[in-house]
Amino acid sequence: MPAGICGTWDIISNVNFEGYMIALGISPYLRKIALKLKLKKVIEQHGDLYVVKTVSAFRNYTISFRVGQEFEEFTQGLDNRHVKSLVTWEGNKLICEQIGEKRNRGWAHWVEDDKLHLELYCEGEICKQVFKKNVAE
Ligand code: ECB
Repeated sequence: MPAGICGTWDIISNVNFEGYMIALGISPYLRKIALKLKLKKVIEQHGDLYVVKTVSAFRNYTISFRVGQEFEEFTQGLDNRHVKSLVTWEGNKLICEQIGEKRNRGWAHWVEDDKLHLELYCEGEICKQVFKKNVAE
């Protein structure tokens, strides 16, 4: 991962988060809460281990992985599913495939114009989130 991706990032846009959550089967009650959250990403690298934290006032969600090494992911506090996840590089994009009950599930991260981009996808729904670097942290 390029050094530029590490740090704390604040969300500035979030398109079709609702569609993504519906595809995951999230309840209307939780979707309403989630849509109001100001999400942050905190991305760290420790040797070849990457840690990606999604932080909010409601819940936090953390994964850690090595690129190219499949891992068991439990999406605790999200849709609470078990998936087999694999993160790889495709050009400048860090791609995660999440193999499990939901088809065509995963995400892609990349940095472009000093912004952190994220596409979250599930069964044809694509949520597009953009984050700006939090320079204070
Ligand atoms: C953890 C903050 C969001 C808590 C929302 C709570 C309830 C809604 C339940 C599920 C919504 C589905 C996803 C939440 C959106 C973002 C969380 C992490 C998405 C993700 O897979 O991020 C990847 C890529 O940055 C790293 O885990």
